[in-house]
Amino acid sequence: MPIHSGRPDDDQAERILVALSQFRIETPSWGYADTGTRFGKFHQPAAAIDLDDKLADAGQVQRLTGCCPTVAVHVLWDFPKGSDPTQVVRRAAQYDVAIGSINPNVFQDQRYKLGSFGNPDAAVRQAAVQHCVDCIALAQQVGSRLISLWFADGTNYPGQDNTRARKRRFTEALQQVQQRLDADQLLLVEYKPFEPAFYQTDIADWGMAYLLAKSAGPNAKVLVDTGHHYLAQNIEQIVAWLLDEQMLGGFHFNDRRYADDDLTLGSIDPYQVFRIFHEIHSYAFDHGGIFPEIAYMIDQSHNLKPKLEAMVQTVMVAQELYAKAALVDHAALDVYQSHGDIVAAERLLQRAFMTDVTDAIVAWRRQRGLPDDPLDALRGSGYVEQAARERSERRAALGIGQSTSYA
Ligand code: PSV
Ligand code: MN
Repeated sequence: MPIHSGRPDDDQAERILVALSQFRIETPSWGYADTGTRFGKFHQPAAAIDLDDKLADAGQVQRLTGCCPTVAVHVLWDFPKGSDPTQVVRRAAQYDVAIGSINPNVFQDQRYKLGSFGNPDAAVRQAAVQHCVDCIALAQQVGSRLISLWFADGTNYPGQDNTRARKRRFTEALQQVQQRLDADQLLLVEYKPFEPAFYQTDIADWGMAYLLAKSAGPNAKVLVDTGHHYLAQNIEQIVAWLLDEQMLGGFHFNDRRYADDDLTLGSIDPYQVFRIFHEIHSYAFDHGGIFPEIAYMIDQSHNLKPKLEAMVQTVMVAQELYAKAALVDHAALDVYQSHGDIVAAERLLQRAFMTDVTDAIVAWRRQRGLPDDPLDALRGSGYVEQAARERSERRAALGIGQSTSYA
C-alpha cells in the first residue's frame, strides 16, 4: 500500500466530522496587538489598539472558523486600572466570543527583578500571590474557569540564589493560590527552559511543572507550550505521560526553529503537531471514546505576518492536523504494536498524516454555514483594510503615532 492514501473513505470522513465538532482552540488577545522582538517592532496599521479591538478581531476569527469561541487575556495588558469586567464580558458577547483563560502578570513590575513566587523577599512573594488571587476573582467575574500561570522567575548566575529554597517558595505560593480557586476552576502551570532567566528557570521543564502542580492541590495541572522545549525533546512523549497521569491541562500552540520563536503552528514541523494530537486521540480510544478536557490555546505573537491572517491560518492548520490524527486506526495499531510490526505501525501514522482531509473539513464548515476557506474569506471581507483605516485614524486622534518611515 502506498504511503499516500489519498482522501478519507466515508467512515474516516465521519470520524473527522465528529473530531472537529469537539475541537475548540482559544486565541490570545496579545496576538492581535503590535508586538516585537527586543530589537524593535514593525507596526501594522490594522493591529489592535485596545482590548475592544482585540475582542473584535477574535470575533472575526470565530465567525470565519467557528471553533474559536474564547479569547485568552493577559491581565495587566488588557485590564488597565479602573476597567469594568462586566462591560468587557458584554463587549465580548457582542463580538460573538467569551473571555477564556486569565493570564496573571507577575513579571513586569520592577519589584519582580529577583522573581515573583521564587523571590527571596517574602513581601514580594506575597504581592505576587495577591495578584494571582485577584486574577481568580476576575476570572469568576468574567466567567472564566482557567488561570494560566507563567513565571519569568529564575536566576542568571551560579550562586545567585538557593535553588531548593526557590523550589519550596514556589510550592508554598502555588498552594496558597490553588486554595483560592472555585471547585470548577483550574490552575495551569506552564514551564519554559530559559528566557528571560539564563542560568536557571524555576519551572524549567514538565517534570518541575508536574511536581509543583501536583503539590499545589487537586485543581492544578500542567500547560505545555510547544515552543518551550529544547530542540530534540520528544514533546508527544511528554504529552502521553501527562495524559496518563491526568495532569495535562492545556497547550500553548506555536512552532519554532530554534527556541520560543512564536512561529505559526506546523510551519516548521507539522508532523510533530500531528503526533501530539495522535497521543490525545489514542488516549480517547483507550477511554471509551471520551476525550480528556484539554484547553487548546494559541500563543503566538507575529512580528512579520499580518496578525489576523496568521491567526486564521494557525486555526486552520490546527484543525487539519487534528483531523488527520483522527484517521489513525487504533485497533489496527494495537495489533501491529503487539506483534512488534514496527514498519506497519509507523506507516499507519504516516498514511493518516498524508491523507488529504480538505474535503472533509469543508463539509464540516458547510454544515455550520462557515466559509469553505476562512483565510480566503478573510482576505475577501475587507475587515483588515477597514480596521487599518479606522485604527490609524484613532491612533492619530489619540496621538499615539505608529508608522516609522526610513524614507
Ligand atoms: C512566555 O514565553 C509565554 O509563553 C507565556 O505563556 C506568556 O503568557 C506568553 O508567552 C506571552 O506572550
Ligand atoms: Mn506560553
